[in-house]
Amino acid sequence: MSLTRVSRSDSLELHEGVDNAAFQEDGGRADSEKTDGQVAADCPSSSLNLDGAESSYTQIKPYAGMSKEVLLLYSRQARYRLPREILFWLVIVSTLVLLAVNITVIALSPRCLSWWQSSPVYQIYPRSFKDSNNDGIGDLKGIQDKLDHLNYLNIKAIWISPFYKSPMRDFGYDVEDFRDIDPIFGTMKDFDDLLVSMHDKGLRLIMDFIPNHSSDNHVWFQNSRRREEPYTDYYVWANCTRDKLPNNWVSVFGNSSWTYDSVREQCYLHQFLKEQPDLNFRNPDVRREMTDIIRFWLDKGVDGFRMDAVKHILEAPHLRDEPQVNASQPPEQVNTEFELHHDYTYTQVGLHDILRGWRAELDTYSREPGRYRFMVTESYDYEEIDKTMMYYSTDFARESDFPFNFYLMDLPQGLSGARAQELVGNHDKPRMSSSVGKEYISAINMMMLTLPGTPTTYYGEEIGMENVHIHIEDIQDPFGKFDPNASRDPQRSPMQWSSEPNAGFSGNGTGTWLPIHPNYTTVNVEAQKGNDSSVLEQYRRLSLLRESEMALHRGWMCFVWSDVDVFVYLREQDGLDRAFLVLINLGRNATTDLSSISGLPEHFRVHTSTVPKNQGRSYDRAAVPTKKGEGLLLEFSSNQRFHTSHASSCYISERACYLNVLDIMYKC
Ligand SMILES: [Ca+2]
Ligand SMILES: [Ca+2]
Repeated sequence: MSLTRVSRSDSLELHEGVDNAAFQEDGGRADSEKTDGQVAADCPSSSLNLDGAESSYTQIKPYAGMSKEVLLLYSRQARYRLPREILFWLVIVSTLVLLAVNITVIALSPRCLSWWQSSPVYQIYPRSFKDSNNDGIGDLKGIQDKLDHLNYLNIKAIWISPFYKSPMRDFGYDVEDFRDIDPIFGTMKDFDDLLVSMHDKGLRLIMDFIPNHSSDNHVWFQNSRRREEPYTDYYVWANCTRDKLPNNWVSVFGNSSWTYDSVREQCYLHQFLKEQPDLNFRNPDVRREMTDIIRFWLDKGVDGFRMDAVKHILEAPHLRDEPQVNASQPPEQVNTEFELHHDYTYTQVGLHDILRGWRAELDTYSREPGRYRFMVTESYDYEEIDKTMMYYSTDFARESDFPFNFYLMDLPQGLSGARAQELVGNHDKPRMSSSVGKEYISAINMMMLTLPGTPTTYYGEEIGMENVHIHIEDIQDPFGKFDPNASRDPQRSPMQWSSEPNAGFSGNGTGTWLPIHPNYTTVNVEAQKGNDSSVLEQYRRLSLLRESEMALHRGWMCFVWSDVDVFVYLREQDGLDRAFLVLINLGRNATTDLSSISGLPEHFRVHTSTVPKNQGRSYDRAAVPTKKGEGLLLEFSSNQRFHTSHASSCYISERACYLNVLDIMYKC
């Protein structure tokens, strides 16, 4: 190609008859390495001078389609080079700035609350929630029928107590098949349908997982007692005779934790009922089986597990006697768990490794966005709070999202990122309305919903259900049969839906599995719905408020005051002027003087009271009145944060500040 041909195609840019000898002579050779002098030498017929001297090319402008070699000559000119270099560095700098902004945003953003942190967890005892086939016992279809009730309460996570196939010696905590549903509760299809319905309604399902033991009806146990491999060591067996048991260990339900088996002619261990033999977690096959069962339900789509009675999982292999609490007590009289120090049967070394293994399994299913699989552990460690705290994840090892907090008020300090948890009732403990008093139930619900942790509500607490009286001869609970005073039947009575027969729980003409509380004609969902002053509506209002108010769902909790009548705490959020002071009256009518507490404003406005006529009132901090059993949520506005001057009284799970101008949260 010659410049002459080019000039014909673009006479506007190139003078007629001017030849580009340099182009013709250089062919495909790159010009970029040549100096200006070389260009001049190589192009005797031209005199292009990049230093600015006049030349025959002066009026030639670069244009699209001009060959690379010629363009390169122009490209060295400052007027082309400078903008190009400026653009180049602009791109580099902008990329680096964007990268830095991204890293900063990621580093400064607080973690979003996961589903198990953003709403109360609601516990359903399936025998007692709703009976769909009128046999007097609640079932899975019944639960499915009542999901709208949970949506109404703004609840997003449901823990359902066990519904595995079971001979029901301990109402489902004695599992005959970990992969099947008990016919009393329905079929596997009913379960699948329930799970689909729950997910459709934005509800998550937490299942009970019961690792410590199976039912003695389980095929593993039947094979184990016949020494059929690989099941021989699936349970904890020890040599013994009918008269001489292996050691002094006692069951949680009372009496020895050893039972002689005439088939195998050995004793097996059971930390609970003799129909609940302990699995041998020192056998890797057992650990593998239990992990497979977790996978089975995760594959089905369940959202998490409540790990039952975890401190009992391992025992010391040496099987030595445990020390007596009262050394002078005759050993043959020791028959309850409170009479021994459980050095060899509770919280043994290796327990947390097992739990962390299960957590790792859950985490492999948590990788998809929005599919976080949750784990809560149940361990009654009584006053040993350090043992409870061990179940929390650490920076180095992931374990439970939280252990159940059976202490309620003992919120330990200094565990960054750990989520607190509160509950006041479950299937094992008397209902609050009965143990504390029904006049306090709304205040207790307010406390649950305004403390910082994830509240867990046992079914019926949202309407203030009370313990039902069960005649001693009608006791169903195996624990109650051993000790009637410890029976758990009273807190397991059927849910009170309406004032219809059987409280709308069941259409069975011959009654329900446990009696309905006689107060069902007034204490029921239907009667309370729409009544602003009812326990139900107050629960719902606070559940919605907890979600909408940042100070309540992720802010600071500061202890302010307590006396025999009231418990007072403050909720505030860095970056927000609006804060809340909560007074829970668990005593008599009282007037609380908070003027000695620094950092509080002079006046508060009542945002919510469980005594409706107090709604909207204004109180002076020197005299805040509360009625017996009143829960009072006061709001105020202040630029000053209370926690900065009361650090030792304040707690936060994971600190984050709100920036009003940009409406964003950041770590601070
Ligand atoms: Ca039923
Ligand atoms: Ca065990």
